[in-house]
Amino acid sequence: TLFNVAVVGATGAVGEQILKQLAARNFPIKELKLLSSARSAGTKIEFKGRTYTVEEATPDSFKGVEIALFSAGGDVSKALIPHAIEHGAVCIDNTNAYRMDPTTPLVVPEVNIGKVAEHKGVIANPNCSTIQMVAALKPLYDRYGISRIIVSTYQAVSGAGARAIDEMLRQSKEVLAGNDPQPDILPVGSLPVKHQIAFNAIPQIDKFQDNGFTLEEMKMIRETKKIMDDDTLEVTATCVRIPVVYGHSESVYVELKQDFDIGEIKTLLAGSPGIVLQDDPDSQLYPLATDAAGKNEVFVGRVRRDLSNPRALNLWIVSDNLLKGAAWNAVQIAEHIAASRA
Ligand code: 11C
Repeated sequence: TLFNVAVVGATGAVGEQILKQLAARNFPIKELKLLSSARSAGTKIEFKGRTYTVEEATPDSFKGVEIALFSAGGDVSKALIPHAIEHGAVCIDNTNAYRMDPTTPLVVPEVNIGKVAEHKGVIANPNCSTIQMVAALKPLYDRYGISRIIVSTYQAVSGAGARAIDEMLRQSKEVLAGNDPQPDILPVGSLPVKHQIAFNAIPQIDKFQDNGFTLEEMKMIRETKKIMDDDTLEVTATCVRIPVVYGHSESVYVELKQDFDIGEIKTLLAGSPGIVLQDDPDSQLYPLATDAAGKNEVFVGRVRRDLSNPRALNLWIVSDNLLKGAAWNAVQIAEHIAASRA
């Protein structure tokens, strides 16, 4: 069976990766519609040897569309997804718009693919930093139970979009040339204060909430509980932007509910879907953003028992934020929908 597919936000950093994944996976497409804001409409994009002209996304764009992948920002999703659903499309939304809606499944295929069946027209793709963490922790959750997670992230600038990549590279050159690095959008485009990202680490991703946490940190906390389907899970997060282009890295402390053998943990991780164990201190093998960039898997290493709590583990988890963190996770969900209708 072939499907009419729409990609909304086709010209963005994630949209570009979604198209690459659809092509690489030979997704069963009958007709492909590339949609964007009015600003990017008219852009030409190559897909499998054919040139497509990007059209402005409007409520009427979705006539006949069966699967729609959205990554054009939360406001676009909120405005257009109801129309896409009305036209009969199943929407896979990469934005924050529907994630915490109780009737919307929030899906990481390695964790809870079964939830897709409960959708009411939209399936939410979680935040990138959440996806890679829950994918790596799910096998441990199922085998031992997890009571607490403490995570600190080291997030790539590509998470903030193509302009943030340019800003980081430009500022790096400015600093090396002995000039003052000029700000553009980081840490948060819509806020007045800007900070240098080149040669720096910024402990702010997205806006601060009233509780002192940033929205990115709250996404990790809330989404993790929803995806694991466990409100008793204790989660805290500190999210930091670093001058890396692709690949989020995470230092994760996790308290298990049962005693464990560290060798068994490594075997379990190594045999889990979508996970690659890279852990050999003797040969200095551990996950690196530079190695994870361009790959679909989640890489886990530095696996060690905590010294203060024998039931706790420390891990280093790395994945390409635009791939497993966004485009690949979305296309995995689309493949599941396609397979269930074939
Ligand atoms: C970042 N995690 O790295 C963000 C980007 O909710 O999908 C993804 C925002 C989202 O800046």
